[in-house]
Amino acid sequence: MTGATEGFSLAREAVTLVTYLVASVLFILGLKGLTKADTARRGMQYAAVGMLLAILGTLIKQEIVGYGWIAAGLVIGSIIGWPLGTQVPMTAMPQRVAISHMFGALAATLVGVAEYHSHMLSGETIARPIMAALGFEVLFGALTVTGSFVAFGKLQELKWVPGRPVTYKGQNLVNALVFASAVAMFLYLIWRPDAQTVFYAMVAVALVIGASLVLPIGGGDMPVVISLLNSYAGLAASATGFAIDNSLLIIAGALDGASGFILSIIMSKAMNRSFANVLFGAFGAPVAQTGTAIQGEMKEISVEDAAMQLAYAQRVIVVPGYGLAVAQAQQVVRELAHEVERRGGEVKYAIHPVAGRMPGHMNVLLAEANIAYEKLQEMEEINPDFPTTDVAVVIGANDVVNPAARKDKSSPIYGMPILDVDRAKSIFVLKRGKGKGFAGIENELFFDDKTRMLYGDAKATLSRLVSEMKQV
Ligand code: TAP
Repeated sequence: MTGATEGFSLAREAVTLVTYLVASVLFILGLKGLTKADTARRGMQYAAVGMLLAILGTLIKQEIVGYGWIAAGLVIGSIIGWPLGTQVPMTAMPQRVAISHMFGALAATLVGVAEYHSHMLSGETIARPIMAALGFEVLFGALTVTGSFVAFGKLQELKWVPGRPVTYKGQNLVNALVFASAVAMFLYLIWRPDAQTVFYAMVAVALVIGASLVLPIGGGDMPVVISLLNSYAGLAASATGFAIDNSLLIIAGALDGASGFILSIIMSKAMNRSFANVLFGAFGAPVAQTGTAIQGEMKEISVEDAAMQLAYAQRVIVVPGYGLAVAQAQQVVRELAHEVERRGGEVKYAIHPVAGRMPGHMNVLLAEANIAYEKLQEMEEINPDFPTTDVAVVIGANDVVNPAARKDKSSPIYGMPILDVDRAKSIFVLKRGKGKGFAGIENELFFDDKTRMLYGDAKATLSRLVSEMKQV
């Protein structure tokens, strides 16, 4: 190498290092921004700029052998990514996230396999620490690929992936044995890195583990699983960083791994479940008719009467749930609140941590309608307010307001913290009919003497309520 070429390549290396450093800082700032609603958008922007820098820094790296494949990947990725980003509705976001993790993990796995294969082709021996990183990468990467795919299939209700938990006797033991065999192969590879058959067998077994880990888990627990798989994909990426000596991958993967793990723990807590119970409890299995049969009937109210009562209410709490997202009624909710407030009433929004189908689902929906963030109150904060609330308006929520979670030990949702809507002075429930919620169980709140049902699509009912209130 001549002096000039050497200087040039050193300069390129330095530029890459600096962009990696800045990108790492931006990723950390991005995560910090995401912890609060009012800084979340900025956080996303930091992270996006960080990612752009990371890509640019990598593109000028010396190891890049040709830009043709990269350009092809960019085109194919954009063709797949554009509709994923623009067309997928909010209600399908959990499965969209699952499929993105699948792609991320697939990339990590393929890098690992390619790295191993190229070492084997060149006849180079792989140092043991590198083999450990490579093995970890493909093990976690491959299990995340199939695990995420099964999670996607369950949530998307693909015909050949059952949404209910798939269980059989001794399943946890079989899964543990299969996992132990993968760990044994991993350890063997560290001792004998050139054992190619063992390497590829480990990849195959990891693919089986991913599917068998997720199959026994019910749809309701899928968000916890998805964020756990996110964490695995992050760990695989971090291991890739060690294997191919890329500091940015190590940092970004570790951030991803840690944040996914923390989110999984937070979500398990919100459902009052232990982590082990989510992973091995086969929650969401069809239960034999549980719970005490509910006596009484659901009483309807006319839109006119409901509008009248709301017009004179001083304290109103809106309780949004999955049905609000289905009906896309967030704008009309704001109009309804405006009508109450115009008459001197106060409106707050009760946010249950697992209302809807993804973490933060209700916050995102209401933010879309420009509802002030201070009016959104978390479950623990708002629950003491229900007894002094004139009207609680439940819009497409069901499981998150089901009192059975508090008192019926035989209920599949027993123990899940709920919004104390039944303690309000009166309750309106907006839903289309007698449909059950995600857990598939009856809700005694709807039979309560204080509850009145407003049947119909939430958006249509709310629009009629708003126009009635305008005339009161
Ligand atoms: P759900 O219990 O799923 O109830 C939604 C209700 O909305 C249904 O009873 C349905 O009744 C009604 N609905 C549907 N479309 C409607 C429309 N267009 N207009 C009016 N009502 C409509 O919802 P939730 O209370 O939000 O509870 C969430 C559940 O999902 C929990 O069990 C939770 O564990 C689970 N889950 C949560 C997540 C996360 S992280 N948020 C992810 C996956 C699962 P009708 O059919 O009678 O209209």
